[in-house]
Amino acid sequence: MSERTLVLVKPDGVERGLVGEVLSRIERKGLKLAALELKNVDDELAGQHYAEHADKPFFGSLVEFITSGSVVAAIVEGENAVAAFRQIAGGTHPVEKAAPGSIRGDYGLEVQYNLVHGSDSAESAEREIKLWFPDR
Ligand code: DAT
Ligand code: MG
Repeated sequence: MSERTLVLVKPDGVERGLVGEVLSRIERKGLKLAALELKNVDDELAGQHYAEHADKPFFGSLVEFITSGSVVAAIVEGENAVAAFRQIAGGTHPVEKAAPGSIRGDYGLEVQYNLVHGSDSAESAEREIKLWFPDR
């Protein structure tokens, strides 16, 4: 079923010049870009985006990191878009979980600096899209 997912290229990916690489992999997979924007994230958006992690020990550094530089936000659309993007992103830890050939597996070393975000369900995607693209 065609669905939407929210993708972020986090500050490490933007800083390292990997935006084109990430977008290229999304396009080659057959997914479509439905919206694309370069954004500066404030503490409020960061906290809402990562609300499920508010009680985790790494929450503070997560918010600090995502607000530390520009982020590219995209609405990505297609058949099974949520799972499809998580497949090309790879597991959360770039070395312990992400397979070679995935974005995190190819470009990451540390869990905090894992380059991209992808919504974890269709419900999360719609919640996150409302935060990042209120008029979409
Ligand atoms: P994902 O981004 O794969 O959906 P998640 O939702 O569990 O992973 O966590 C959100 C982000 O938080 C993750 O991309 C990187 C960071 N993170 C997760 N686990 C962490 C940990 N143990 N230490 C530091 N940062 C962590
Ligand atoms: Mg997540």
